[in-house]
Amino acid sequence: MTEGITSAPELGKPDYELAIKQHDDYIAALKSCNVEVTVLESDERYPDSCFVEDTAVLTKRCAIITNPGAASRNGEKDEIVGAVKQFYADDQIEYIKAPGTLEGGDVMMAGDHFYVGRSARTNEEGIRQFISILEKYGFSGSEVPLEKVLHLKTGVNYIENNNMLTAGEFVEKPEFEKYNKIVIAEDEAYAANCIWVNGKVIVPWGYPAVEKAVRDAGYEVILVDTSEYRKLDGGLSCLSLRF
Ligand code: CIR
Repeated sequence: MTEGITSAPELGKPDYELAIKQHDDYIAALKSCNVEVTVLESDERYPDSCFVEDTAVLTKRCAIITNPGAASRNGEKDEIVGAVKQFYADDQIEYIKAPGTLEGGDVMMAGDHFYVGRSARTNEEGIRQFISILEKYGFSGSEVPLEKVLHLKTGVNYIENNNMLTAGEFVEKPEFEKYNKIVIAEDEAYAANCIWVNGKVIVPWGYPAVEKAVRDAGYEVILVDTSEYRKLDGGLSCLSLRF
């Protein structure tokens, strides 16, 4: 993972041992939310493959294997299929196909609706295919154009109960007007990437304003330090597929 893609080389290379410890802490946090965790083998061919979220979108009724837009990550999609097949029947597994590209970090689920970021990684054709698959299974989807961030969930995350964490370009987006927006200031924007798991919210360690805002919204908070993954533009949501 120390060779993963980054837009922020000034943060330095991840410390591998610390990253492993943080990953263990992350797994423990998920387990403390009463979920079963399947841990995949490491794959040295793909330094970004710890960010499993980008390779598939798992829903109540189907799994959608993505087609990652980052060339160095594209092969990761073939590796996730085996794991997904442990939980979904073959006829419940759908695929985004070239020239469509899509990464799971661009997909945010809010009930039966899925917001999809159009980014440098997720293109118009990928979104078209994705929405048509969603509709086949009784879900809906809509596109959200991105201006600055890597993925949609880099800056906006739904934590259920109509609460949405928003930072930067997502604070004013009309798409999210109907939600109770918890607005995150620029200096803690990284912590917009929190995850709701069975009623609790996992928040990255070191972002006190976000931690307080989430507690004030009524959630039990679990803190996990993801400093080494931040160096690769990754956060809490990227490190797992939750379904
Ligand atoms: C990448 O650039 O693809 C990785 N270094 C980070 C991916 C983060 N994933 C996510 O936001 N879902």
